[in-house]
Amino acid sequence: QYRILREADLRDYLAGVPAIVTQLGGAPADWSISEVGDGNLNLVFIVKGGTGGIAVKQALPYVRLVGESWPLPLSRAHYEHMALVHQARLASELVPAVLHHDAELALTAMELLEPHIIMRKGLIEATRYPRFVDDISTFLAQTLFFSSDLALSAAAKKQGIADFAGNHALCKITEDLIFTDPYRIAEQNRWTAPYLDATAAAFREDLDLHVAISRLKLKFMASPEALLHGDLHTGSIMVTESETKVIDPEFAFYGPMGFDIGAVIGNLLMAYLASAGHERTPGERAPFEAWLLETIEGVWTGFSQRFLALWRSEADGDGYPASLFTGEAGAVRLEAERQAYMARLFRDTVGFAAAKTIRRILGLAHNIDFEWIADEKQRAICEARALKLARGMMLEAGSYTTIGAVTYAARELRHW
Ligand code: SR1
Ligand code: MG
Repeated sequence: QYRILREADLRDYLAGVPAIVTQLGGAPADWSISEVGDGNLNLVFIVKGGTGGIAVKQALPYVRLVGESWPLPLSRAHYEHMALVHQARLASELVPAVLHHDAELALTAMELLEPHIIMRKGLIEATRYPRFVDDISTFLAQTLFFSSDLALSAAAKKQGIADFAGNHALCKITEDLIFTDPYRIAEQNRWTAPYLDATAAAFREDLDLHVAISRLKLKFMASPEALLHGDLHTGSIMVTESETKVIDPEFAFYGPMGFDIGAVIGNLLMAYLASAGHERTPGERAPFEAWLLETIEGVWTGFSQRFLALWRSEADGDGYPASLFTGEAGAVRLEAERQAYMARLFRDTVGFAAAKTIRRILGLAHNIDFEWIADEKQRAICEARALKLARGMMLEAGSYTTIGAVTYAARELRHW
């Protein structure tokens, strides 16, 4: 039966799970257990035994950030577990290994990622991650392609959609907090006042923007292209300089691919524009910032190359039947179609990256990239640059035809 676990209950519980006892080693009484969760929704425990460690995540029946007044279904742990299993099949090196799952307790025990840190924190420290581009573009290409109609039969794809359809409460959080609230008066919105008061008001009056965000919202709700991670920001990625692990897919559902890719790119753009606020001497972070822009370009380029390669060699789905594209002429038309698909996906990515940026500055849930800039005026300057970039990207997504155009616009705003 579900109960919220405290350290002592967790010890007793884990002591009854043979796989965990083996993983941890030593006597349960000697295990060290601490709750370390700093996310918005769940409890996270680190448990260390005589020979090994684990991370245990338990869903709370409410939003941790807000409290019991905002109930949230425990079933998200089930969807997260299913997504982790799916991702492990397609990109096993890039996700934590699951050691144990208990659906009733809404609890999952995973390998302890050590010495990995949350990527957002590393980026604030101006740390560069040489593996990141290859790893995240592999993760995106593998998980998105192989859950799409390009790789699956229509029946298998529809079964996948059905398997995740119950995760609608988590989708609703996204629908409200990303696609609606930042553009209207909502009790939980906040921003760096008073500096951004006028900008926040302008976003609430901007009908062009309201049309653009509503089109993106509809795409999010009504385009089940692939199984998404659903919350792929830099707080859902743990890194060392040689390893990347994607965590926390509790928002998983079948949605538009550009939402996941845009999440990565939007969060890297925020890291770039927040960087000035973490600078102690002018220019000290310039090499890091140059690396960030290259990384943003590499994520899209790496993803699109990998995705296209999969489409050319592994397409076995009902989406584009090979029997309709035979001969040389068929191959040429199909390749043109692939390029058009990628151009459309890039447009979606640009729009979703913009939406992800605006919500972190004007909505409920902010990120430490900006929040840790202690000088509020300096923070607001960085945030205003990001809002200007995001507004342009959302309204003119179609005019950003290359990722270089996005990084160029970001670079131009760095000193605005
Ligand atoms: C109330 S939950 C706020 C945010 O936290 C999660 O990480 C998601 O990004 C969600 O939108
Ligand atoms: Mg999360």
